[in-house]
Amino acid sequence: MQNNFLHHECGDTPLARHHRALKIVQRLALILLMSLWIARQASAADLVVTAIDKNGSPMSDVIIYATPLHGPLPVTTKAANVVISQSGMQFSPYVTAVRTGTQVEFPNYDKMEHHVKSFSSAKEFEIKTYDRGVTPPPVLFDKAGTVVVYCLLHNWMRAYVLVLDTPYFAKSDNNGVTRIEHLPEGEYKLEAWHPNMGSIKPPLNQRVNVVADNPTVHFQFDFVPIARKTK
Ligand SMILES: [Cu+2]
Repeated sequence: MQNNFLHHECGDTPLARHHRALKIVQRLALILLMSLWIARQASAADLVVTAIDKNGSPMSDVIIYATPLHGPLPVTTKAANVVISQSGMQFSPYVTAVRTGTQVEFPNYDKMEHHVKSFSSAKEFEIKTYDRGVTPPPVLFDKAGTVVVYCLLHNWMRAYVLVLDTPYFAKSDNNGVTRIEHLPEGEYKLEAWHPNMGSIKPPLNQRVNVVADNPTVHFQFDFVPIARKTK
């Protein structure tokens, strides 16, 4: 009994209490640091970008893409297939951005046959004449660059695919507005590309520092876009 009593007393000396308190404080500090670190990792912002032409009119079909200046790009995850259909004797959509490694399907929803062909070095491919309702096997876009897609039967038909290594991209709407969502905070090279630039003209670019509450970023192109060719 006596021994037990003494032992108990020994384990509860002021020094032992001090040690226990210190351990609790250390643990709390560690939890606080970890939650701060997690919050920092998870903090992301939406970046809003506007695109206007030489005359100040809003530009649609502009691809805005952001590449981190520091650190690697996030790992590639298996992306869902992207669709560029043929309907109303046009490719739809006209302009598409995909990340490297994405597969694109070219279904034909028209009553007519189409013959899809690309001569671009980023992805040369051909899908020979195929009929309504047919979706040929998807095409893998495995190299960054600009791909121009033609129909060899209808010379006005054209689609553009911008293949990007970064996953942070979006396309401008009819008001020339683009929103890149959930962009992790940090510094980026932000680029703006329009199909009229093809693979010849370099995209416009500027540096942006993405923070929680970002001001809108503006791009002005030095040309007026050419209207899309129709039948
Ligand atoms: Cu066609």
